[in-house]
Amino acid sequence: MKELLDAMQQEALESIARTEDLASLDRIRVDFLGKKGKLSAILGGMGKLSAEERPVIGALANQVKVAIEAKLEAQKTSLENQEIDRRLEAETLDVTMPGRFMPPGRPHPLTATIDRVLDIFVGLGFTVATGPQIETEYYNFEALNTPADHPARDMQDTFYLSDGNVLRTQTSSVQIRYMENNEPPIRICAPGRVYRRDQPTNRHSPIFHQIEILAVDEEVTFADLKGTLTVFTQALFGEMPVRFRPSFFPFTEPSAEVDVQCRACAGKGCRTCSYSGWLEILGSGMVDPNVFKSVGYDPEKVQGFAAGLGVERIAMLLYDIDDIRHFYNNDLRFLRQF
Ligand code: 2U9
Repeated sequence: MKELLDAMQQEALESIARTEDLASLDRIRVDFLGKKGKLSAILGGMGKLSAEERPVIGALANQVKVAIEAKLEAQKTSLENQEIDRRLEAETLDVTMPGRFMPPGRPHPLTATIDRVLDIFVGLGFTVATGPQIETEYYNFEALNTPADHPARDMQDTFYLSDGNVLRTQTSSVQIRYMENNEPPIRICAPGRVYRRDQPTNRHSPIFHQIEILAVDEEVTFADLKGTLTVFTQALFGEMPVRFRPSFFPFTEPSAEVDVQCRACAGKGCRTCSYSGWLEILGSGMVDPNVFKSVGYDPEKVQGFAAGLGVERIAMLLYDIDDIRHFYNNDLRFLRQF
């Protein structure tokens, strides 16, 4: 039996040394030390031994068991360490590796232009107001002294919705709503998207953006309009000469258009200014008394000036862009230049 035990120990230790994973190590443990394992099988023959031999073989069997257990434990630790080493090797983190390039975003040139314009007016004490793009005819036209037979309400110019509402043709409805809910003094800018039934060309788009300005108080004069709009125009285009030209809008009286001297040619005349020497920047005027009546203000007590600009037109002048459609194509080669 001693030979059997020695041979079994030898076989067990060799098998253990050959294992490469924890599962086969466990199978070997069961194979040799389990209830129906090889050690139990050998010990089953102990009954045939003499009384002297029995304790000797018993002690030996115990030594074999301890030796196999020790080897199993050592191999288990070794396999576990190998697994840790393998994982450390596979999962190494190279802290010197360059990071993945994340190109930074940037504001769209129209957003950048809106921000520049609003910054100037906010610096002059104005706040920003917004409103809905779908409007009633009342807010878009009637409250702005634009009666039903006015050419601006023609189907050619306005997108009418099936429910009788319109896509706003100007952001002035924002100021009407604001005045309905606030008392003078008022100084607001209304930026936003507007819609007109225009054939798209290099200069016109059926969807474009406006910023409108409104100041209402008890002592507002045309001099305030001229001063404020001159400061604004020169803040945006530089210290160039500014001129006011008489004009007409249904919602202002008197009305004036504001031009700045062309900076491309310093007033000499070039393609940018259509050889006039001047660039048209703003429409403006003193708010028509009828507009104040529609919001419940007393036109005998308050006056106001208003102005409006087309954001695309301003952006085209600031950045020297020759086609309005560049703003909407989302061509990255164009957008990345800003
Ligand atoms: C209220 C009263 C008056 C806003 C004004 C203009 C003149 C103007 C155009 C500029 C280029 C429209 O985008 S554009 O085609 N706008 O010329 N806008 S005065 O007048 C108002 C606004 C609100 C209550």
